[in-house]
Amino acid sequence: MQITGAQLFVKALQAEQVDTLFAYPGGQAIDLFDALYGAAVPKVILPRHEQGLVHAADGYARSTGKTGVCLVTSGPGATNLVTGIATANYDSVPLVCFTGQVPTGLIGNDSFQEVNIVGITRSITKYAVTVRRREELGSVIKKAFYIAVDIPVVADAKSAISTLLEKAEPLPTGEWLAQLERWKQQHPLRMKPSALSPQAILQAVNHCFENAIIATDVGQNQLWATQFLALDEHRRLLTSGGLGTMGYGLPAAIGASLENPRTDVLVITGDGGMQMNLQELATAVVYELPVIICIFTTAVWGMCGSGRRCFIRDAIPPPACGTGKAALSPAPAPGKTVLNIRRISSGLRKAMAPGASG
Ligand SMILES: Cc1ncc(C[n+]2csc(CCOP(=O)(O)OP(=O)(O)O)c2C)c(N)n1
Ligand SMILES: [Mg+2]
Repeated sequence: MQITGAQLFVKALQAEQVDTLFAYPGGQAIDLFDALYGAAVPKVILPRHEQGLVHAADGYARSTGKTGVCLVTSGPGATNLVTGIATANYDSVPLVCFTGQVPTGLIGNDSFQEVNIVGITRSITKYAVTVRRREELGSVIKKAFYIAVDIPVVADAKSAISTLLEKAEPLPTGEWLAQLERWKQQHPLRMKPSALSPQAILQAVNHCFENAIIATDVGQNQLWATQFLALDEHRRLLTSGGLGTMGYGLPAAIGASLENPRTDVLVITGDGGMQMNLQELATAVVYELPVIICIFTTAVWGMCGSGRRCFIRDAIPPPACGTGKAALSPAPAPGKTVLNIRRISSGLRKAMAPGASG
């Protein structure tokens, strides 16, 4: 008996050694879910929203070097992936995303839950295709995985840089370095020793976490994190560098935590960004992922104000986003507010301890 397309799909994932599939159900993906139901591999992770799902697959990919794999339904399931696909594409993160589609004969008829997802994603993917014939499925999946990994995200920096250097011509950098030095003299990073400053908080993170994967959101919190975190092979950063996607941090940390159970996984986020994919707190709780979330509560979309002050030089205050407390209360996970510089390290240590509560 011929195997079904859905069974073929599962076999193809197994052949690609996909151990984890980030999936969200819907009408046009039901058969695939049925086929996955009995399979020991891949393990299916069910986030709470497709945007959270695709960022989780991205965090999984960035933290493991493997390809992140997503499955969602047609229409709204597919369009909810778009921001995450663009985020991953911009930062060269290998993802393979499957969406359902309406029955072949209905394609192009404005059918229920139909969108032209291939058209929508063409400019933010390396390869986007609608599979119309079962016989093509295996080779299309193989090609997708091949293309996804043709630029590896993880390389041995020593050998990669040596190879690049063989092809590079040195340019004069003296003037640029001198300019940087002048700027550092003119605008040194300052910190009041007694204040609960971003610098003090991030130095406490450096101090408390010897090994950590740190995902950021976007805003002032991201700039502070990249300025003040001491990053090396033990403290690794997951950040939306190209697209600058608010709401990336928490789901990316969830994806990373799944495959790095022995590493502390932190999110550095703002009170605005935290509210963007807040629903994923439930995913972290359900899968018992000990993700530590450090929310910089500024009560504003801070970056929007600082950008204006730096570049337009007007004095309009940044827009208020609330503290996020209303959204977090009652949160499904324990939390603690730190208001005093002396409490930062103990707050972080408490979050590290199993069964931490605030
Ligand atoms: C999805 C998305 N929407 C809007 C923006 C524009 N944006 C960049 S930073 C920012 C404010 C972030 O506020 P918050 O999370 O509180 O961080 P803060 O700057 O206060 O640290 C906004 C709205 C964005 N980067 N991404
Ligand atoms: Mg803020």
